[in-house]
Amino acid sequence: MDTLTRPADEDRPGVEPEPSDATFPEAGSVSRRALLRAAGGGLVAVGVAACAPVAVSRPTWTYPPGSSSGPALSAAPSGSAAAPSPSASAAPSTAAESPSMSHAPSASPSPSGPPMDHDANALAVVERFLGGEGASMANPGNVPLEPKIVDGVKVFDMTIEEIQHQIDAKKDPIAGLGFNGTWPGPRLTVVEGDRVRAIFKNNMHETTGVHFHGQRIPNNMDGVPHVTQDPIQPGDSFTYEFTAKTTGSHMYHSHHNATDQVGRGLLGAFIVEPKDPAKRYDRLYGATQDIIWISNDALGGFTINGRGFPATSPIVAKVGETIVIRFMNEGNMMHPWHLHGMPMHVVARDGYALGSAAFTCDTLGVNPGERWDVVINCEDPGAWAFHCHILQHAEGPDGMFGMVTALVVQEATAATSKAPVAAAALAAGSTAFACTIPQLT
Ligand SMILES: [Cu+2]
Repeated sequence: MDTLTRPADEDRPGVEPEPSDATFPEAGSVSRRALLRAAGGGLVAVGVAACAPVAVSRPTWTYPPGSSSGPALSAAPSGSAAAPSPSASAAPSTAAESPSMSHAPSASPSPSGPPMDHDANALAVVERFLGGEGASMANPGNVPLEPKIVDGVKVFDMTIEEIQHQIDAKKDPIAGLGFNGTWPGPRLTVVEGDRVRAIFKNNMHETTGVHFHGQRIPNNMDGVPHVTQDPIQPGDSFTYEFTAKTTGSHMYHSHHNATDQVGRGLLGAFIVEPKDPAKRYDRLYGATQDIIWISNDALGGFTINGRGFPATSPIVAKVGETIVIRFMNEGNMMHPWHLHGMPMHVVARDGYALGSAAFTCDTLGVNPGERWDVVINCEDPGAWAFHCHILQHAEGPDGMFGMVTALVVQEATAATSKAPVAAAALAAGSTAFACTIPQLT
């Protein structure tokens, strides 16, 4: 069985072919070759298209369910980690569209239609990924926001907006919410000891409050309406001011009607770099990319940084490069992130360095609210699938979807400019997905 997980050993000098472990089936040989070409920087998307066996006449995994339900998010179920969608009780859904367990394996085709063409559908979505769909999407999230400096205070001017947000290029926009118009909101980075002033203007038609998740701050800055503050009324602003004490990977998100508001996109990354530069990941580990990876599993289905495969952004690195990924879970269920090919070195949890408790793994479960920082030494060239290993969150009858991307490790000499995956990431100044992507020349 073919697999996305492994470079073609016969194509790698000095590498003995090994038996396939086939942990990620169904992408088909054509897409596998395409990924490998992308990884090697050789051939281009034309080659992929030429291999496409059939036209796919129907869309894959459309969203939202139904046509007139809108966000319909007020009737949130409670107490069930297995009910990810706040709209689950209010909006109709179909087996292919719900972010719930609807992608459970089935022994037989849908009774309502003809048997599906697995390979054609799976290939079609991989081709979209290779073509750089993620980089083509408007309004990427996680874009770093530079603060204004006012009397030594780092000031972030934020808005809270109702937005139209696309999970991928073929889905209709959904009624999302955004900080400064994006889902996730801007990446806010400060340094330990900084005085921070974040001014949130509520442009929505509903009240809200913003919590800096993981920070040790004065109680009245904690952002919990009716507990530490009044709700921020539509049209009003609230200023959160505190000294950044807790270093590492943190988040900011709505703490009001949160199943709905966070589920619709009111989430973002708040990074506090250690005051000592020697403790930052670039110095500590030699990391050249510092990647935010916020997952969610509500209104938009299973998403990474507000997009679902094939509109997720690939991570592109060179052989020998070291990267950091900061996993953040803003959803309602645990997601075990699995990287093919190389291990992850887990160095921090919830912003706190693990020190001697650091460990190595290839599958890392990230619970709701948690942040885990991992270091990856990109040693083996290839296009390595990187996905949630709850398979219902990653692959179904129409191929891969949702919580899937790839770590593309290119030979140092690869002509990356012709590789569609690399092009996708580079064009991704949109990228959003990565805070910094070095120029691959
Ligand atoms: Cu998952």
